[in-house]
Amino acid sequence: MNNKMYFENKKIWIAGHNGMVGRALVRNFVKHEKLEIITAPSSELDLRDKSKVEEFVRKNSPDIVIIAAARVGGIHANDTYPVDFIQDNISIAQNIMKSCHHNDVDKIINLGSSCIYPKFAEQPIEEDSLLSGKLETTNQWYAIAKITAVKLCQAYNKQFNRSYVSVLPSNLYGPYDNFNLETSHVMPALMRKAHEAKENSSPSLSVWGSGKPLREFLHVDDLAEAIEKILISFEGEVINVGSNDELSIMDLSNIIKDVVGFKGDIIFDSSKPDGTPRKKLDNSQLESLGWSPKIDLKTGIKNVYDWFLNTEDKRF
Ligand code: GFB
Repeated sequence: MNNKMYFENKKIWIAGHNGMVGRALVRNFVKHEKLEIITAPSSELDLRDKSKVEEFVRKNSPDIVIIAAARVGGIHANDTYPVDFIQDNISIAQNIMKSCHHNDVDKIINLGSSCIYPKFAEQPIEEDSLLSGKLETTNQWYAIAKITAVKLCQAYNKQFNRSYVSVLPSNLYGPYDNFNLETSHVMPALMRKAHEAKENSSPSLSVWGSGKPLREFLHVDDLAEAIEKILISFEGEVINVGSNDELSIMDLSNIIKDVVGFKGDIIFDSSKPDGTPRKKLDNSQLESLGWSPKIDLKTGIKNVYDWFLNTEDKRF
């Protein structure tokens, strides 16, 4: 079945449509004229409120639901707000899945992350590595919540023959990312730091940790396209989505320095944690579906910095 036919006369609810991933999903799915996209801002629908979620799903009866809503953050935020990260993410997943099952929604895409795999998982990480070892301590709370969501999908598939699929992307970046220096991920944090250091003619830029950890970065527009492919072609329950674009935080810092045009020095702040040394995904399941990413890292970083310079809509 081709993409167009699959989405004809269907309704898709993108939960978390205002976030970085949610906006990329809307940008991707609006091309399907006969697909109705349902959204609800968090000001109108608190996904942690079970009865409100149940009422929303009953009233809108979507055919497909993408859970792109979550409490997310970088290494420091995860380590600082454990209750919020575990509690909010479990209730969001549980409320949406329970309401979808009650209202006979057969297809869910549940978004996880590469950081829910064991800290020292064999690299590249295959999907069946899940729960095979200890978690990275700084984000164990988020990881446990997201692992629970993955297992909940599998439980609904086993007990009620649902088609609830968990998608585990590598580190993501793109427009509408969070640029708050305390709660953000490394990519937006370093972009903002380099930009402000350039604007203020600062002599240096502080990078957390040793700069040695490796990360694999995927642009959110590539993720959105991969999710469309997964909806149509993937028969399994858990699938990685990576870019194979892996580099050290040190190398990333230098690319961002170049893109922004900051000429000062990079100072590594060893008082901050490195987190997981590496979390390179095995993307062979996705590659076997015939999908590969289109946005190379340097182009993607330039794309985001152009957006950063020209938008009023930055989340600081
Ligand atoms: O992106 P990040 O916060 O999250 O950090 P993780 C990645 C690496 O970049 C770490 C370093 O080694 C950080 O120490 N880093 C350097 C910085 N400078 C900075 C900075 O200014 N800000 C930040 N944030 N990092 C997250 C998980 O782990 O991965 C989340 O905690 C989520 O739950 C996400 O799953 C995908 O990649 O280490």
